[in-house]
Amino acid sequence: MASLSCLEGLRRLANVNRSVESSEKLIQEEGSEALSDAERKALRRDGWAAAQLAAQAFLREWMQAHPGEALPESIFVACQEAVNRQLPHLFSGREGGELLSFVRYAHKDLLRVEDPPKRLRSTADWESIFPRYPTLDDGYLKSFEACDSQGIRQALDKYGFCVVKVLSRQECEASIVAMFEEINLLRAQKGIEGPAVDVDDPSTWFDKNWPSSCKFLVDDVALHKQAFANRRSQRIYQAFCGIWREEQLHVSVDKWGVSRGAIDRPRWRVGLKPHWDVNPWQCVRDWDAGIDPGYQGVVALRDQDLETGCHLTLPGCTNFLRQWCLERRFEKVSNSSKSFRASEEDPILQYMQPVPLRQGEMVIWSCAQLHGSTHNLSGKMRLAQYIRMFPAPKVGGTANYDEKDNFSCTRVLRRALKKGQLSWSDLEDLQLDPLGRQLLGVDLLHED
Ligand SMILES: O=C(O)CCC(=O)C(=O)O
Ligand SMILES: [Fe+2]
Repeated sequence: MASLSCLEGLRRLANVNRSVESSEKLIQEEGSEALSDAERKALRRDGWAAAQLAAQAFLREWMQAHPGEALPESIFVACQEAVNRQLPHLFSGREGGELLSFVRYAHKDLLRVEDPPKRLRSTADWESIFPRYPTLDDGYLKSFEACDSQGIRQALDKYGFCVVKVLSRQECEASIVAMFEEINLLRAQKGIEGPAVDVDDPSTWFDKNWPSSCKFLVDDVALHKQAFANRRSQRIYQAFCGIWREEQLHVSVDKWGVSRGAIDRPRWRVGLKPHWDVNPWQCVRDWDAGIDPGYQGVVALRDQDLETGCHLTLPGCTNFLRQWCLERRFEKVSNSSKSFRASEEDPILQYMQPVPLRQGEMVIWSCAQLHGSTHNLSGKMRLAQYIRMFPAPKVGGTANYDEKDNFSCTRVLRRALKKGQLSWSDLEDLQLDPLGRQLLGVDLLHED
């Protein structure tokens, strides 16, 4: 519901006052011998409902006068006092703390059904909230060397994301060969007949020729040796060490990213609508608990641009997210850590920026970024690998990213070993050095 019109607000307040008055009168009679237990209980329940409406009317009025502001503690206290004055019998004998938590509950309940008023902003205001990440003359974005920790951190602080040079051309080409080796091996295991899927031959890209029926074409995480080699990339590690200011990191074991050139097949357009992988309210809860919500990353195995489809983000979103929450009602998902898709009417969508990447570059973004991807409108594939790193549990403080993250190395490897998708000898074949063992949490797997 949009914010209430003045008239509607007044009408509501009048109704509230009437119901508060009648509830208070009835509660005074609660002691009366004439009432049955059930009647007394119903009376109390109505009294609390009236108190809730009275508290919400008070809070709504304050919020309308202060759009986009967090409710200060003094307003909760003032609200509690006002309701207490209106319904002294309901509250008699109760602790102040109890009434204060009642008022907080009423506030939360209000935000479940009503959008709080939004602050009015000009285009110039929005543009300074969402500053454009620097673009170069060739249309690609400014990218950092993996060792430039300061540059990477400053870009993350300002824009919520950054582009880093991570893989060589050879590593990317070897990754593409590996990706299609793995895809074709899965086809063979599933008994799929037809030509091998060829990255450059659109006649082999038809739906039934893939080992997965999902629109993103791969069901499972990438388990090819080259996928693991990329997860141990020195440059990716260096970039994340700088971001976290920590060397004891774990890596995600996530998927390849494939999207087909959809120039002749609109059905193959699989760009993702703007969303947060972890909903905004959970990010704010993490910050309040002193926890960094973490980062996600995509490595481009070939050039990606608006033709092939590329990443899309809202520069500066991370810095705005707390304020965004103050100006939005609580959605159902806000009590979980699930993903959340932005409403198509949200004015912030207009400020999103595409992130074209050169082969071997990686975009790293904070989980607090609103992001998505653009459709592949070309005749070529968009090819990527999803990789992120986060502190290992022994240094993660109160945040256990191995548990929080569905694609953490220890969670995924345990599952893959159990399901027989991977064996201990496959892990040995990777010939991991001490850093590789640490990144993949291999010694923790042995503890099971
Ligand atoms: O591929 C991309 O650029 C974004 C992917 C993404 O947002 C996701 O998988 O949740
Ligand atoms: Fe996402």
